Amino acid sequence: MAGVVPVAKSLKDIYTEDAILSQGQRWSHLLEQFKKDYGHSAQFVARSPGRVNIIGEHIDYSLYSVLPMAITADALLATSSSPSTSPTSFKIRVSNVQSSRFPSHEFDIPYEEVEIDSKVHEWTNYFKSGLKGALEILRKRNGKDWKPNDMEVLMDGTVPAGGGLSSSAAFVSASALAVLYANGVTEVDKTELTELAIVSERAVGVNSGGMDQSASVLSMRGSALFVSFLPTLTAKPVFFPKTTPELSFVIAQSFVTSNKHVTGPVCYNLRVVECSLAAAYLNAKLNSNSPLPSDSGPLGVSLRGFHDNYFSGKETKSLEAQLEELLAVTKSTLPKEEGCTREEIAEVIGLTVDELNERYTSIFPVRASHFKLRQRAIHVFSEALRVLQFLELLESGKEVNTALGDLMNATQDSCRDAYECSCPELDEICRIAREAGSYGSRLTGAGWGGCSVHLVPSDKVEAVKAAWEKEYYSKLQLSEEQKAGAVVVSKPGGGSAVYIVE
Ligand code: NG1
Ligand code: MG
Repeated sequence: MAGVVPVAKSLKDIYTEDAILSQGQRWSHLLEQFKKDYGHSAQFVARSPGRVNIIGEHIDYSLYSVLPMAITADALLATSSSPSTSPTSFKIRVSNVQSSRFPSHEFDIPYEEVEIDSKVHEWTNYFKSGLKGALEILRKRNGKDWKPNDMEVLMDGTVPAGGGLSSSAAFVSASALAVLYANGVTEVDKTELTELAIVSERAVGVNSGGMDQSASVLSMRGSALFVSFLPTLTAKPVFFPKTTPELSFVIAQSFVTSNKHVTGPVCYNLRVVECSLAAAYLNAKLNSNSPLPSDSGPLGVSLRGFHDNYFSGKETKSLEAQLEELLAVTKSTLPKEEGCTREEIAEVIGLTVDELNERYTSIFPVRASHFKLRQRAIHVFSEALRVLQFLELLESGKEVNTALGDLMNATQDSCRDAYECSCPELDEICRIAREAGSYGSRLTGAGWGGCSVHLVPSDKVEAVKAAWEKEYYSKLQLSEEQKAGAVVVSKPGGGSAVYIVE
């Protein structure tokens, strides 16, 4: 279903009806500000949205399918470009409508190399990572003597940073799209853009999977997206049943900030390492004659790779039945609840501790003495199973709201207990929502704070909101802006697009 990134003729091609008025004002302001800042009009706007993940948490980097949807909040990059006049470098000017929070920068970039210092947390790093990835593609196409254009960019992002709605993927994929477009690629292949954005985002220092970028680029208005990573990246639209009362997706902030640059090394990247080590461990124990195949997981191996290796040559059975079996063998093969040390794992997988560190923990540093392989693998296999069950329910065409909600609730339990990526505030928000009528409530995105997502019958939305206000938000010291953004009811939105400024 992929094709090329659409060129929107009006905002109606981009947003759902209820969002057009407020977005129209925002776009006008962006284009006017561009003129003020740079003295001429923008040529085009590149747009990529944030996403909310409905189900399939922390399994994309183990290469299992996930089910996110795009939201209205997005990254807009108003852009103009012109041929560079310097023989050795090109110029990029990047500014942000929120200039006091995100100061403007001007970069003179040598033709050979875009440098990104991932240790310094700088907002323009996300632009640079999209730039770097796009330039690699452009160089491959145009030859190494080709020279990029100068660019002027004004960004307006409405996806809250660190909120679990994937502001980073929206920004990186919109940046890559802007760079491609500014350099003459008017037909941008969606799959190519997604893959580029996945790899580019890793340059900013997080070992991420591919869910966010897929949802941001490939989503289609009105449907969620079932994204698979193997054998290649594919996505298909998935529709929710039309029920009375209608179903609403309610997104609620916890206001616990999950800062990737803090949680990254201790939490997110550690989970990626734990899943990769679990794959290596299970493979060594259960497939001793067949080495773990390398694949597109962030560390080059994945639980899905182990999975396929384990069933290769065995009697065929459904993917659901395979996952059930893997859950059972994980429980008998990895009995240690308290986790394994590097020494224990190294011995099983046939490496020295130094080799293990070099292979698994050198690209993205992690701090841990014990790796909870058993719990992480159980989460991944059970969550992969829940995604398939969720999809099956949706495709049954029946009214299945409670069953969908039960699966989302089971995800939250698994994230809290087995994956340890929730936090007391997120658990509390989910409890309050369920008691007020939500079918299913869970954290969304990486967790450890950020956002939650709730499947709520539309006649219960007000009750859920009131319960949060009374039991949660009123106890925090929130600014007016935070109060306004705390809860959002979102419809599935469209993915990346380019809009040509007349
Ligand atoms: P967030 O934290 O929402 O950006 C992260 C990863 C995803 C996925 C989820 C957990 C990045 C850029 N994205 O999402 O790929 O693994 O956590 O399901 O790190
Ligand atoms: Mg992110």
